[in-house]
Amino acid sequence: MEKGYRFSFGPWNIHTGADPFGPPVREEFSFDEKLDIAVKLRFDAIQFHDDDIVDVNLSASEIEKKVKEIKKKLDDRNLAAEFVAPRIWEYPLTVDGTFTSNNPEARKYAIERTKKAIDIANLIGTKNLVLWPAREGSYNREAKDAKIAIDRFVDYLNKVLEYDKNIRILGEMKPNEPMDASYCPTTGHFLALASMTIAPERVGVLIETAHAILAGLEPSDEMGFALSFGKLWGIHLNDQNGLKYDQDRTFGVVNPKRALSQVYLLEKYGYGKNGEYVGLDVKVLRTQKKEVSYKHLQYSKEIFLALVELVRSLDENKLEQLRNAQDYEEIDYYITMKLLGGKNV
Ligand code: XLS
Ligand code: MG
Repeated sequence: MEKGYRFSFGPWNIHTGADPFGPPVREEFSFDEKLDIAVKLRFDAIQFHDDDIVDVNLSASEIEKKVKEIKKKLDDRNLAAEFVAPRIWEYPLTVDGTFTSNNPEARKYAIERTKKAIDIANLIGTKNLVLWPAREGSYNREAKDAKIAIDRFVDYLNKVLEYDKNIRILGEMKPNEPMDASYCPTTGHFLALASMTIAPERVGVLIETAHAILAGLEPSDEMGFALSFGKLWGIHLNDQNGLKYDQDRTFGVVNPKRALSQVYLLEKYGYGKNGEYVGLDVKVLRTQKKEVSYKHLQYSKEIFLALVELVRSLDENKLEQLRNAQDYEEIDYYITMKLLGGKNV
C-alpha cells in the first residue's frame, strides 16, 4: 500500500502502439514481462479480460489448467486479480452487438461467453466481473429498438446474476466508441438498470475518467453520484483532451485540476478502504520506444500519489469558510495556486 492505496492495471495497457490507422510500432512485451513490470512499479493487482488470461475456445479442463498456471504466476509475484471482463465484443458473430443484437445467435453467445468469464474469474480468484458494453448501441437510430435493447440488457444482467450467486457486476459505461451512441451511456443509466435486476445489491459501477468526459460530464461528479449509492466499486483513472476518441492519457497530464477533483473526492470518502483498487486504464503515446513504453503507468501512479499529498495539505477549514461565504473565485485561486506551487497559499 502506498499512502493507503492499492493500484492495478491491465495487460492491454502495455501495448504495441497499433491503432485503427497504423500497424504496431514496438515489439510486444510478453505476459510474464508485463507482470514483472507490475512488480517493478509496485502495483498490487492486475485487471483482466477473460482472453487476457486464457484462450476461451479451449475445453473447460484445458481452461482450468491454464488459469491455474496464470494464478501461480500472480501468486509468485504477490499480485492479485482485480477483475475479469468478458471480451464479448470482439467476436465476428457480435459485429452487431452482443446481448442487444438483432441476431439471436449473438445474444446467446453473449451469455455463454460471460458464463465462461465467470468460471475464469472464480479460478483466478476474483468475484468482480467488469462489463463494458462496447457494442450495445447503434450507428443509426432505426437500426434497433431502444426500448427492447434495455429489456435485453436487464435480461442479460439477470442471467449473469443467476449463474453465480457470488459474482458482482461492475458496469463500466461509455457513451460512444465504437458505437455512435450507447444505449446505456452513463453511471446513472446503469444504476437505473441495476435497480430492475433480481439482485441490485450485486450490481455496481467502475467509472473511467475519459468515459465521463466523453459524455460531457465531470468525472468527479460521476464518482460522487456512485459514492452516494455505495456503488463505486472500481475506477479507471486516465485523462482525455476534449470530446474526441477515447484517449486513455496518463492520469492528470491533460487537466491536473480535474485530476485533483477526483483524488479529492476519493480521499474524502475513503475510496479503497473496502478493498477497492485505484485502477488505471491508460495507453502510452504511440511515439514511445519499447523500453520506455510503461512510463504512463509509473507516472499515472506518481501523479495520483502527488495529488493525494496535495489534497492532504489543503486547508479544509479555509475551504469550508470559503464555501460558506460562497467565495468561489477564492476557491479557484487557492486550488490553482496550490497546483502551481504558488508561495502565497
Ligand atoms: C474501453 C474500456 C475498456 C475496459 C475494459 O474503452 O475502457 O478498456 O476498461 O474492457
Ligand atoms: Mg476502461
